[in-house]
Amino acid sequence: MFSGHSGAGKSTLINAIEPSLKLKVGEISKQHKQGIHTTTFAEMFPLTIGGFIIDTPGIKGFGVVDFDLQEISHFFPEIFKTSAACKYNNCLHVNEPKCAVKKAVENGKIALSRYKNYLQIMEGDSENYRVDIYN
Ligand SMILES: Nc1nc2c(ncn2[C@@H]2O[C@H](COP(=O)(O)OP(=O)(O)OP(=O)(O)O)[C@@H](O)[C@H]2O)c(=O)[nH]1
Ligand SMILES: [Mg+2]
Ligand SMILES: [Zn+2]
Repeated sequence: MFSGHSGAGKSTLINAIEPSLKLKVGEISKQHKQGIHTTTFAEMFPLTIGGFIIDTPGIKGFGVVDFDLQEISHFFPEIFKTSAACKYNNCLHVNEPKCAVKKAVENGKIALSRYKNYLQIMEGDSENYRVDIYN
C-alpha cells in the first residue's frame, strides 16, 4: 500500500510498475507547492508480476483538512471548558481580545505545551508529524 502526502508521486510510481493501469496523476499546485489530492479513494489493483498494490489518497498532516476550526478545541477538554468564559462565543483563542483561554495560558492554568499543540493544529502545521512519520 502506498501512502504519503498528496503530490509525493504514489500514483506515478504505481503507473511505472504497472503502466496498463494508467492511474490519474496530478500537477503540483504552483501556489501551495504540494499535490492537489488527485487520487480520491483507496483502490487495490492486481499486479502482472503477482500480488496486489493499493493506491491511496494523499494524507495531509493527520486529517486536519476536514476539521471545522471551531471543533478543534473540543478535543482539548481544558481549553473547551475555559472557552465558556471568552468574550466571543466563536472565539478561536488566537488573537481575539478578552480571550479566557489565552489568559489561562498566561497564568499557568492551561499548559503552554497544550496551547501550542492547539495552535499548531489550528494552523494545519503538520511539519512535526512529517518528521515523525518519515524519519
Ligand atoms: N520531478 C518529479 N516529479 C514527479 C515524480 N513523481 C511524480 N512526479 C510528479 O508529481 C506530480 C504528482 O504525482 P502523483 O503521482 O499524482 O502524486 P500522488 O502521490 O498520487 O498524489 P495524490 O493522488 O494527490 O495523493 C505529477 O505531476 C507527477 O508527474 C518524481 O519522481 N520526480
Ligand atoms: Mg495519486
Ligand atoms: Zn478564547
